[in-house]
Amino acid sequence: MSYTENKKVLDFVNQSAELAQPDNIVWIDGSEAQLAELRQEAVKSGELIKLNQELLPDCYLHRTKVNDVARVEDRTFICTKNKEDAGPINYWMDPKQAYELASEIARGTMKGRTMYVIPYSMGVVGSDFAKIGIEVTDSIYVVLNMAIMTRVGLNCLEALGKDGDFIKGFHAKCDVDAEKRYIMHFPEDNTIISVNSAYGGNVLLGKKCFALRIASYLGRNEGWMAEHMLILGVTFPNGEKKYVAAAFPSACGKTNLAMLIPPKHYLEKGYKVECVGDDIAWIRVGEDGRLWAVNPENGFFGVAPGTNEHSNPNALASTQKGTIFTNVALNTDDMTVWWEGLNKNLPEHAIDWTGKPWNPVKFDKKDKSTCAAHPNSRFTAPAQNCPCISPEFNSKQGVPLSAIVFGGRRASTTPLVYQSKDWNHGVFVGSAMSSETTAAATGAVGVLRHDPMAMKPFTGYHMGDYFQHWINMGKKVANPPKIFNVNWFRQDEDGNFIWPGFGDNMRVLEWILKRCDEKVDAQDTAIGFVPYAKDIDISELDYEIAPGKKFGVEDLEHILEIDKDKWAAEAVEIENYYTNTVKSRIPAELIDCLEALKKNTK
Ligand code: GTP
Ligand code: SPV
Ligand code: MN
Repeated sequence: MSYTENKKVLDFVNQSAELAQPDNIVWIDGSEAQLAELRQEAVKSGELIKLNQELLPDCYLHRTKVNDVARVEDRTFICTKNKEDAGPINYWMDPKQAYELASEIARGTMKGRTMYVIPYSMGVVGSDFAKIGIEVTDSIYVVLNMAIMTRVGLNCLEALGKDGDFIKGFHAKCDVDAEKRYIMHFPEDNTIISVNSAYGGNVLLGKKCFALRIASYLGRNEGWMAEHMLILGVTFPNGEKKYVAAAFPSACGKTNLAMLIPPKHYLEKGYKVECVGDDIAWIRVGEDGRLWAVNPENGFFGVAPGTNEHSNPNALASTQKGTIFTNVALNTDDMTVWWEGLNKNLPEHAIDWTGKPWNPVKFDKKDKSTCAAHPNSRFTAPAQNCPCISPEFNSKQGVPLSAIVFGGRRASTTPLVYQSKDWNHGVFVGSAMSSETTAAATGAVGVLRHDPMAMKPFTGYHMGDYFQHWINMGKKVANPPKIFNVNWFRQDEDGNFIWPGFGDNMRVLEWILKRCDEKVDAQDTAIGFVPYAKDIDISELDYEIAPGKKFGVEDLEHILEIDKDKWAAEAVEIENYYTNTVKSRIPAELIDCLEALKKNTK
């Protein structure tokens, strides 16, 4: 049965089937009945484990292969006709060669399997922001995750009409062979191919592949932006609302900031924070001369470890129904889930993320190999579950941005918060970002690397052109958002986090929003505007950096200090990055900012 007369859709589905040769083709209509059937089938085959339905209704656990636990940046390709267009940071493959290689790998790979056709929308169907994709896949896990993360259904086909265009996504798990794993993007053909993986970011093609890599390319050509950003709304005691978007690299705090619960005395005054999105923002110029943002996703694919009742109660609440957990531990006493940092009750009888019995006695926090849950274990939860989901979540026009915030994981040098001088300088600050690597991608963890705008792994074209696009966007808006940089991750000499973080980040957000309204002064320093310590509210703060070491005003002063020598070294680093890594197409405006930083730190 066919659900559309759109020839391009039918051709894509037919060609995919001719190549992969599935026994059956099933169109996903988005209905609960069909999804329920698929869940049952996945439980039967062992792909999903049904959790305690009283405690965690409609929740399931999935374990990936041990070789398939994170994004694979070194196997992710941008396939443009000219190598130069993919730029110096992306891995590039010639499109013809890439299609041939993928065909070779995928030929006949769905024999004996079913191919599911998923029509989905990134963004609210029918809004100007929305874009439609079709993903074909042989994985029920992918279908069920896409049904949470995106808007899936036949209305997407209706929206396409007879000849509408869409983003093609072909996914085949094949043998989950890490040596033959390829995540390929063809921005010039609106096409994505993913083979030999079954892990989130590699296979939920609406997410990083489409909503960032392909969309960033489209956005550059069409005059909008696709960014690795959370979006949150702050309501002030007088009822006024302001929106902030923030770009932090993977596993650097977007989900946590997006859902933060302000400290008690803020709540008592009437402050409220609501979540519009936790990972991706599509941003357009509004008729009013401001930038407007939507979250194109429909769910959260969040990091499990570290999520608990204190750090992020809203995320935890979001996972209590209709959620798929990936690579967390299973508590076999009550068929619930557990991960490091959930609570102090280490389960006595548990199966770890690899499927083996877990021994709590041998657990050593510092040795990742003794962990019950994988450090990049995740939950896929519907956005509507989130207690603080914004009423604007389904808005077709999005929300107007007052501030854009960049941030990374930096043990030293970068202060808790500072403000850029203007839009172009803000673009410089974003382009100069570095952050320590995390478990969200394969490879070493904790290595400092450049990650401009948190988009290093996600920009579908030349990084220099991407910087230029940011500069150009600033010229299009009369009232651009103010641009800031934050760092929640400053450490003391023993490696403890100095700043309390999480809900207490509200204290920094308040300063940021006051700056947007010019309600507070700042120190004009070599790197930008830095707060006076007195202007960050640390009242009613009860945080111990280490046992017996209470956070005090001197600690705040310390993480607001600008160390000129360190920043002189940082300027050299940035210059090296521009010259040796990005190499070309760096906008003159950014070179000017770099020269100013060098001069200011002499
Ligand atoms: P992706 O989903 O990979 O894009 O990650 P993310 O940016 O949404 O990061 P997330 O909010 O899931 O946080 C990742 C890790 O950082 C978790 O282990 C958190 O506990 C930790 N984290 C988040 N915010 C803070 C903070 O303010 N301070 C400290 N110390 N840790 C934080
Ligand atoms: C990230 O790594 O930034 C994520 C998870 O949000 S993934 O979908 O795997 O990219
Ligand atoms: Mn992310």
